[in-house]
Amino acid sequence: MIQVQTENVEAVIYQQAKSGNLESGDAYFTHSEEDYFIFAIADGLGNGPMAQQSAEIIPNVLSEYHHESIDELLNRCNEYMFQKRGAAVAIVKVHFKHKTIQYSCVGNVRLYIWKNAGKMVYPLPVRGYLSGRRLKLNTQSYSYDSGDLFFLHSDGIDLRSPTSLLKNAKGLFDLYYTVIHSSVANDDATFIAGNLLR
Ligand SMILES: [Mn+2]
Repeated sequence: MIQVQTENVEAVIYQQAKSGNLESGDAYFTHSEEDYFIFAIADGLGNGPMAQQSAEIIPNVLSEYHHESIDELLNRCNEYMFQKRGAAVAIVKVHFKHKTIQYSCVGNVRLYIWKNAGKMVYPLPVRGYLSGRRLKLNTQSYSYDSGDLFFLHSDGIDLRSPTSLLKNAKGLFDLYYTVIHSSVANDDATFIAGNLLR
């Protein structure tokens, strides 16, 4: 378990490589600033080193350019995919001042937001992957309240019932262990689960 703790957000991260592989073809990124928190998961096509080569572009680009908009970041990552296999990617940016969550994805990395008020927000996936070809982006924005939960995962995590999972979670550690005991497929698997504290 990797943990992130700031005054605005707490998060736990899980990553596992497909059995038999030393390194995961998934990559993730988190970064916290005073006014925003940005996180992302990339799932490189294929597996092993080829997949990793595409996926690791995302944390490399985000660590340098996290202040840019999500569209700018996705376009920047996409440029680096030229002559690589490509990757499914989702980037999420939480803006504390305006209490909004911005999200964009290309391919099968899913986001769930459990609103404390008792409602689930789950943006529909956008088909495709970053491949260096021109992107058609569909960045969404949601408002949030203190105590709302988020869950971002690659397709190596197979959630049977995201709503009951998030609704019934007794905190982040409980959520973390429930998922790794019930939902990890034999694939590269990554998730970032977090609580928006204020
Ligand atoms: Mn995958």
